[in-house]
Amino acid sequence: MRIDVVSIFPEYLQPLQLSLVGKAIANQVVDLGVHDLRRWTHDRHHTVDDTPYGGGAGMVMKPEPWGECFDELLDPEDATGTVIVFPTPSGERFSQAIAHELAGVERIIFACGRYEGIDRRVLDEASSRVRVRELSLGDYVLNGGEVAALAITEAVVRLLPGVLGNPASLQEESHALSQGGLLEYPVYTKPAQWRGRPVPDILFSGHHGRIAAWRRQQSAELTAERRPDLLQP
Ligand code: 6GU
Repeated sequence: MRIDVVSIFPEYLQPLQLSLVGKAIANQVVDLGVHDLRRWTHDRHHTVDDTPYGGGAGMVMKPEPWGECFDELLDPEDATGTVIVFPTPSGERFSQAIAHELAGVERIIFACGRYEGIDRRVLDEASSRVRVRELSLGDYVLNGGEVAALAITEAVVRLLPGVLGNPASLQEESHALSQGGLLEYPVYTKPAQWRGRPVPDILFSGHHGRIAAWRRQQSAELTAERRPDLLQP
């Protein structure tokens, strides 16, 4: 999979060189390009923003640098497998289901906005050329899309074949579709007693059926308590 990230803070994406995503890059499962949006400016101050038409607080990202950036990054012959992701708090909520969808595409380009957002025409024009998704991490406000690009990249790359040491762990974790979209049950390891706290007896029973039932029950209770929205039909 090819992943490009465009940002005015390319250093923000350094963590992608670490850990699991870093290994996926080293193993050529992922081909990563990080680009400074200012490369596509032509004025002395490398201006990427301007005041909003209609007034209001803050600055808006100018369309021209983004337009030239996509002209260069997009291959007009072969854009069918490309999705441009615009991280924004007004986007559709990112989810495990969307992570699975994105894991199936050839190429993702993250267009990280800052300030009050990107001129709407950039998204409209991009939509006429490739698939576009506006995605949000949740209901809170960050200063820009970089943290979302990091989070979404990690969620997607770990789904790619050959990236996880133990693919079975994909099946067991919170929000895995095979868990029925429930939260993961609590887990324990040695020692059996720690600071006066025992591990639940059931886990020593050796009875796989009863252990599975206990875990399902724990998942259901935890989900009802913390995320009742996940239980709605
Ligand atoms: Cl994707 N971007 C920004 N700026 N803030 C956010 C977000 C994204 N998701 C939640 N808050």
